[in-house]
Amino acid sequence: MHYLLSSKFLNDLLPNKFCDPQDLKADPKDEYLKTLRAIIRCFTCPDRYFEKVVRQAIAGIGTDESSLTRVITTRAEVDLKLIKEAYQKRNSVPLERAVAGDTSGDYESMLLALLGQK
Ligand SMILES: [Ca+2]
Repeated sequence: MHYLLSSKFLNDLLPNKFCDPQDLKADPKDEYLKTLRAIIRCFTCPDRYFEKVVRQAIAGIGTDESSLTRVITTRAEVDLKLIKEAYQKRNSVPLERAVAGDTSGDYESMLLALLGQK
């Protein structure tokens, strides 16, 4: 069902010239194609898409709190378990540990609670 919805969505969305997925790689810097690729990833492999959003939110100095909060709160009762599995697989670190290492205080407690671990 998810697949059917996705296909219908994509058929309605994509102009004919993008029928061949290879065309989507034509210009890696094209913002429109970049957005389309993100939408396609989001619909075809949501766990991998959100794993990437979380990974990029945690990576580097500081934390992209708005992205991290958005993914963990909106996916908590949807597919957070799959996102956690994808994160562990990709980064060889449990997502809870990465979040605990990158955040602090009440914010950390809230995220860890949503991740299913106090
Ligand atoms: Ca960081």
